[in-house]
Amino acid sequence: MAPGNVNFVGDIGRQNSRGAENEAGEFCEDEGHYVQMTDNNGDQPEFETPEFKSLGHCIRFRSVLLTAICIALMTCFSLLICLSQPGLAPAKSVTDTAWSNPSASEFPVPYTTKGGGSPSVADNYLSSERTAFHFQPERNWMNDPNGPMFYKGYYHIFYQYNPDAAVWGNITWAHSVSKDLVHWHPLNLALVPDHWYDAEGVWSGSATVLPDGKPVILYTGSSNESVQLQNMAVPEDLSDPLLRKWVKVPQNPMLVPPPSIGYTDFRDPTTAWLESDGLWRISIGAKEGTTGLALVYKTSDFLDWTLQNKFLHKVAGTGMWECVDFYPVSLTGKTGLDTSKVQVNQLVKYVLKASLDDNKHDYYTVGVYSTDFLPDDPTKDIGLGLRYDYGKFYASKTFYDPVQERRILWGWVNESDSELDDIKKGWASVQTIPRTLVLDNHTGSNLLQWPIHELESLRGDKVVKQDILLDGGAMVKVDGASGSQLDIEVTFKYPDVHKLDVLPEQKEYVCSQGGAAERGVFGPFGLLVLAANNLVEQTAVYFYLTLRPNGKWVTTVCSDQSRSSLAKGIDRTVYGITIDKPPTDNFLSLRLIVDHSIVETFVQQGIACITSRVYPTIAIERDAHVFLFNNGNESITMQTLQVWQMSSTY
Ligand code: DQQ
Repeated sequence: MAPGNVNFVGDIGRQNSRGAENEAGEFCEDEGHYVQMTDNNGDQPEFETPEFKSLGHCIRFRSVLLTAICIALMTCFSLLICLSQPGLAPAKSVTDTAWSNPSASEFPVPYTTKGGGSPSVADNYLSSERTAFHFQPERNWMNDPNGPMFYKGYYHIFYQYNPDAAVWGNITWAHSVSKDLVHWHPLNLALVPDHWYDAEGVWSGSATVLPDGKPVILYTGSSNESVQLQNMAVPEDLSDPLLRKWVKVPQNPMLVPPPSIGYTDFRDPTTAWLESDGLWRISIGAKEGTTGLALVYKTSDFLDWTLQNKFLHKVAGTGMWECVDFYPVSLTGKTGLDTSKVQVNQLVKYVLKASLDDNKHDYYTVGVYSTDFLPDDPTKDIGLGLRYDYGKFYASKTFYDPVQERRILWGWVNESDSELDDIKKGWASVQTIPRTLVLDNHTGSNLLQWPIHELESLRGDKVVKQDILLDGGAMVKVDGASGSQLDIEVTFKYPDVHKLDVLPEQKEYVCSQGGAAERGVFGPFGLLVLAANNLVEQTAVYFYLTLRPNGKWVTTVCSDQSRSSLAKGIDRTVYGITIDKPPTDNFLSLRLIVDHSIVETFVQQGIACITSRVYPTIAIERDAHVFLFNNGNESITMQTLQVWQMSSTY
């Protein structure tokens, strides 16, 4: 073990983190609930001062006090009513003040968290968790992205939305538009539960832009009897580029669950794709027993539908498939392919994606398609192989952007804190930065994901560092790179793993077993972001290299959120994935998009992605720092680091 390793990230982080939690924990135990103690501090002592010793004074004081309390309560009550009315509160009020320091009376529910226990720190950090350039509605609950499309100069995104609360329920389709996929403008709700066939919710679905330019929405309605039915909606006014009004067609429901499928196992129609027989196909997620599957229906007019005998695909043991996506990718080019055009070029592969209800992960597989889909590599089938993202990411959907001829992916990123925290914040969930998707032409077997280039328009001040040697145990603060809104690109020289005097680690490295605190030979090395000066809070994203018994060197990349927050009751999973580094790359690279409570990591030009939700309580804004670290024995060279400050879009 190198002597330098003593002063390291994991040790410092763990010790201090434990200390602070204990401190706060004792405080809570001794003094009762934090909020109550704050209230008592203000009022109680004044009754004991000499001026208020006489009964008359006491009664007068008490009535004055009671009146004051009444007025304060009424003001709070009216404020709450205002905030619950969509459109009445100014855009920033939820973020800035209203939910940042709620009083006990507003939240009478005893504080319990997913992890149990009391909060270890005050809640006022919650207001800083709202993102600045990720897509999220002004308030309330959001889940799956629905029906993304481009129409007459505008990008449209719809999404699953609860207009009434920051928890799932009463699901509608909310709607926003953008000229650049970065700055978004909210519109009125597009679809609400107002018919028997969607009375319990307007659930997920997709848009198809027909060759004549008309868009069509297909979505799942959860009926008044909780049966999942497929429905259609069309724009009321095609001349409106914002497509503000949608009309549900009188033929609804168009599809009911077929005989072998349960009433609640039939949902989320895909974008339709056009085939050479002139017919359109859609796929719908389902299950039979524990076998997850994708049904296929065909139609010429979107009104009469026929169920194909053959499934698109099925995989035993994977459970219910939600939000299926299916699209072609080019084997040669960098451009995306349009599902509303027949694929005449043979140089295409197909991608099938299913969101597995059982484990809440999005799996994709690359293969060929004729009447059904066949994965190229059965060991990389749905549920077994590749995921879009190895962190928090679900119910994603792609669309074809005809303007820039690219396929773009959106994914839903839920919170990792408690439901009560979400209620206090007044909102829950964000969408990822839209990502371009192309087939990796080198392997032909995986996708490459990258943030849309438009995101770079938000880049501001930049810090560049080059050629920094990180000895074992090194921890280097990156001056001038502090902040909660960052875009970071870094490359490390791939170390000389064949050095004769080095005994390589022959093991499977599992990110969650040691996290960034593990001490190895080649790694862990990487970046800390949203890190406090004394490292009591830090989110580590790093590499770790090990040798397999078969002589193959393996690159593991991890996103360690276990020390990201002093708060209790949040998920501390260490995410990770082993990548196949292209043999020609003599470097390892990361791109991190940091936005208050989300860190999106793109590894090696997009071979793999890891998204984490983190909730720093003190490593916020100018107190959130970036460090380079190396916790391995062997030195590592950081080649180039670029850190941009990112501006807000709201
Ligand atoms: N969310 C929707 C469903 C879908 C699920 C309901 C996936 O249609 O299957 O909000 O998150």
